[in-house]
Amino acid sequence: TQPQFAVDLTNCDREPIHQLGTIQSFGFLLALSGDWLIKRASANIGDVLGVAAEDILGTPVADHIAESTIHALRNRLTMLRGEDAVERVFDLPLREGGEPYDFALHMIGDTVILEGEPTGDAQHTDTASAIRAMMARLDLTGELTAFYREGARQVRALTGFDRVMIYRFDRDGSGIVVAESAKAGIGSFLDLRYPSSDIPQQARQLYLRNPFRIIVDVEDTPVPIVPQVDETGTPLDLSLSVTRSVSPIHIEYLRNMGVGASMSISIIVEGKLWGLFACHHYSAKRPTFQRRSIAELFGQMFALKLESRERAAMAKYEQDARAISDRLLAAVASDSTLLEQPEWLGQMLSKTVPCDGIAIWNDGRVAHSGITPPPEALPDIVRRLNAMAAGRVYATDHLAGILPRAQDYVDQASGLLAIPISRTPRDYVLLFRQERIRSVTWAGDPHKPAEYGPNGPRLTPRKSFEAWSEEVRGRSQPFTNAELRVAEMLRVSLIEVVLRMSDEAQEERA
Ligand code: BLA
Repeated sequence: TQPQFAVDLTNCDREPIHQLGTIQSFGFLLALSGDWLIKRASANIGDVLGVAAEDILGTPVADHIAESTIHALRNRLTMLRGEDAVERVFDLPLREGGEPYDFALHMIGDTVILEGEPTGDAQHTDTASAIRAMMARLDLTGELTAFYREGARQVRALTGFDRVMIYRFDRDGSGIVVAESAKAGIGSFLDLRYPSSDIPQQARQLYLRNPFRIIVDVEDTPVPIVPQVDETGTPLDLSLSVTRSVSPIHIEYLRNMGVGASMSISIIVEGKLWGLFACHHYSAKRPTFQRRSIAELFGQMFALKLESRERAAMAKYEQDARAISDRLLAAVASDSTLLEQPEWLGQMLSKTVPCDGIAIWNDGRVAHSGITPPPEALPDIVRRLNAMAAGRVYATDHLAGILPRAQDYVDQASGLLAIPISRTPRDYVLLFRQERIRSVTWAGDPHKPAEYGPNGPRLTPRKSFEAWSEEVRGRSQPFTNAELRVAEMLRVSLIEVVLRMSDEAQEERA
């Protein structure tokens, strides 16, 4: 037997969650050799096929499953294409004349993994028309927030989960609930933040390879796979399995939240994990495999639409920014004193790069508006900027990281975007952002459990939020790449204006 990995809060990013050696009891699993002999079986196989796991090993799978079904499965296996491919076959008898089952097939190396579960409510859904209807509803939405909300609504209507959220990752790996569809009376998680550690790295990697997972019942007793390790001492790789049991840490987290079943669908945009549809039910829940497959497909289509909407939004943002930059140039050209009016400049600039305050450093003079560090702190900031490469836009979401004294005014400014507007002397337009924690809403903990699991209250939304607050202390909302591009465009415009002004000043003197 292999040494058990003892998972706790300190090492859960190293837990081999794809090799836990157990499945959930709603289905069965068989690992087959190339010639379809049974190499491993889930311990519940006796309940399903009438032959105990120990006795079924080494026998042909065709001895146990209806011939027509074996035929269909073999055919389907030949259709597997590409890495991480999976095939599904719905509604076939497991035994001759017996109950219908849904099957999933994939390969791990040269091992065939066959999983099955009862078809259940046999109400047939036409996948193509279901997806078409769902996509049509998405296309009717305008703003991105409406698009997200409709996505959540559609997944809830399809699967019947009590709460369906769209959880979007930030650059630092933390996430925010950007949309929610929930049944009445269960509170809201909308806008809540969670730290990166709530979904560890290896889970994120796995969710890129396998975009769908369901935890049917957090009270379920996991079913071991027999044998646990093969002749080389290796546990079965369950990365692509439908029935994979999930990490006990995550089960504890869900229990602490009062959740009975959980399901999540990866939202993958440009090859990266953009976010998840995260779904909770307050009792056990198993939508049919067909419905789950539709939900998974919907997730993929949703991500494609999202990708094109995000591209369009980005293009519009940059186009609008360019228009503002042109207006700024034109206005200043006819009235150069505007450049010394921080209110005016702040109003123009914050339309493109949101900020809480602005300061203009011009030849040793300071003008400021909005929420900024105290004016006497500005020379300090400017000196720090002067020590950097000249003529470049600089941004940080953590001013105290480059200037420890900034700790003193962390309440006013944690983030800085500096746009140099002349060379000698070095003048700047400075945009400030407040500490981000101030802009985060926390709706309280709607699910206070009676008692916590063995790892204590850390695994709860409130503690999780506290952990996140700790991580982001002294940090502002980071400046995005798009904002930096826009700032660079503004820099070029502003420099042009400033040069023209100093030329004019020289001409006047001449
Ligand atoms: C997995 N954590 C997950 C998953 C989600 C979350 C959605 C995917 C599995 C699923 O579908 O349920 C987190 N769920 C959330 C969040 C919300 C939500 C943030 O609904 C917000 C509304 N979790 C912790 C800590 C650890 C941890 C501290 O909070 C480790 C120290 C571990 N989370 C953890 C692990 C998994 C996980 C190991 C992988 C589970 C698996 O797939 O096996």
